[in-house]
Amino acid sequence: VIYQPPYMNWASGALRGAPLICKTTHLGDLPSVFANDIAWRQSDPRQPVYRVEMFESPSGEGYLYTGVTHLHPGLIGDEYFMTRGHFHARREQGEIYFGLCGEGLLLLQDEQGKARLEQVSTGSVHIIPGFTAHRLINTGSGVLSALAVWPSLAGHDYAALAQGFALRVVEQGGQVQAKEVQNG
Ligand code: PAN
Ligand code: ZN
Repeated sequence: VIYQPPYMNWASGALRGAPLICKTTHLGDLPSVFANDIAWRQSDPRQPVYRVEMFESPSGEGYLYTGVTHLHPGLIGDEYFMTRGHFHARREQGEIYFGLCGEGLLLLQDEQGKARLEQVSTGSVHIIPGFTAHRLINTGSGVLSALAVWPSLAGHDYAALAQGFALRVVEQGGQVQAKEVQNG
């Protein structure tokens, strides 16, 4: 007997063949995430920024979650659309991201506040070590989709980065520009 596993369309990140959990995050869900608060307030709070689809999975020691993030293109002021970003609640737990389609950046930041960027594109593999916060940024004109696999017990800690990351990625004269945040 051969069991038919669930599958993913590698070009689009669409998941099929097993129950999914889906969550859409809208602009209105992201207060104080973007630097330009006036531009954020003037934006449509119902506009979707990203959707996460993951396979339903048991959780607990040893179980892994598999999910795809679809991040829309867009700007708030001059800052590209991005995910909220987080440390794992269990800080030592890592994660792997795989670029599927679109163009963007993965912003990584350690507990000392040192940030770095990795280019995300089709086929890119991103090994996120433990103790490292992570955020996806869409610098392209289409949807940025990335597959993620992480330990179910990692959990999310959003509060630790409530003051923001040490780098902001903006569009300046049609170019992608990373800016260090002074008060970060
Ligand atoms: C991803 C993220 C997903 C959404 O599945 O949760 O990209 O980003 P935020 O959780 O920061 O809103 C992941 O890193 N899981 O651990
Ligand atoms: Zn994570």
